[in-house]
Amino acid sequence: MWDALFINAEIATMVVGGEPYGLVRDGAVGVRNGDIAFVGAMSELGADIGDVAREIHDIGGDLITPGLIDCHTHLVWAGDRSSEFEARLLGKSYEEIAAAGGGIMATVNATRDADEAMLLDAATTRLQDFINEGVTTIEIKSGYGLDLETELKILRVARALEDEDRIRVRTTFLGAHALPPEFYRKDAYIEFICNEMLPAAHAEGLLDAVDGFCETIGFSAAQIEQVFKKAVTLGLPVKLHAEQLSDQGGARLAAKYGALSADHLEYLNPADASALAEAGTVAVLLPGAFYFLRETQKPPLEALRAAGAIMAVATDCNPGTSPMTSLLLAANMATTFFGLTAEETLAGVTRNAAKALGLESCGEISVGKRADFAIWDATRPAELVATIGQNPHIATVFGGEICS
Ligand code: DI6
Ligand code: FE
Repeated sequence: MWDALFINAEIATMVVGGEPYGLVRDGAVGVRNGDIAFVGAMSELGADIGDVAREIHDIGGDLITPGLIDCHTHLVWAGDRSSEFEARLLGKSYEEIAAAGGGIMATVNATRDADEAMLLDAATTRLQDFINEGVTTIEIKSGYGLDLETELKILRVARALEDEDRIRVRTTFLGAHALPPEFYRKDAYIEFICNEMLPAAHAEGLLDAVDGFCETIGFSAAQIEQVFKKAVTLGLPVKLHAEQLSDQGGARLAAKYGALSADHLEYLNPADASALAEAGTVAVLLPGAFYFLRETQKPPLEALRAAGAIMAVATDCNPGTSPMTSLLLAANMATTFFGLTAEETLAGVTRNAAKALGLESCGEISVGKRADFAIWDATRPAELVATIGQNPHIATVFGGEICS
């Protein structure tokens, strides 16, 4: 006996191998103990479905997909960066603004000044936008504290945003995001990260992964490698902001450490795509930052495809380079700006986004996975990425329970 059965649905299971999108037409999903216990065509069910499930929900021909997964956000911050947006409209570059003390440091200062309740409040409002679009798992990075107290504060807020009734949160330590003013030398700050901040955050149980910003305005590959080595000793998986504004060899470093993901990749050397593919490191594409910075250099999609790299798509939700809270918009942009197919894009916000977080339990609709799925006012999966600013979300099921 299943706890619930969702019937008469078009199901984009996102399972690889069969139809595009793993589509099951005129299908049903059965749920037991919060897990998927059945997925298949209605015709596979006996005549009397009342006997197999306690509750029956008729989806009326609408579309079911796995709950969406945003595998790259910086959701917790304070302050406002619209003056930088204005400055960039007048011709200043992102790097120039950062060098003048704006950029990431502007948000760091505001976030240090904010108390936990304020941060939680602001992040909760942003998170609601994601939940309203069927997101059931979200990654949240620290990196706007750059001192122990504030990094821990951000991570605690991120953990507090998890809600066992509706959203799973994965937290990532991004201490190596920018050089804080208390440190003159980047190497000294990297030492502080490795010896103090990272172990302390890990000891509090606040971390699922470790990230870095490998960039001229961030840290070199050699400096990031120190952080990765420490992460390895703590048993934490790594990921990396790589090749966003220039080629620093970050993707190669990520691959060398078997990183969960290498993110951005606009300036990835096409020859390095195979290293990502071989390491199983997910290439996370972030078209919101590309758009907002008015970048013209695109990730080498053909090389990533040819190498067989796994690709995901995320918002990079942050106040400086991608102030967006819509994963559906990021998905649309991944198709129009970067040339992903609709199917690659949907895989990128479900199955492959789960991989980028090291999650085995979600991202597709198959027996044994958590029963996290979204129900849409749509009949074809491509409808989710083919519109801009429309939200066809009807309801979300999280751990088998209808939660919105
Ligand atoms: N890359 C980004 O796009 C963000 N961080 C990063 O490492 C930008 C963060 C910011 O400008 O606040
Ligand atoms: Fe980012």
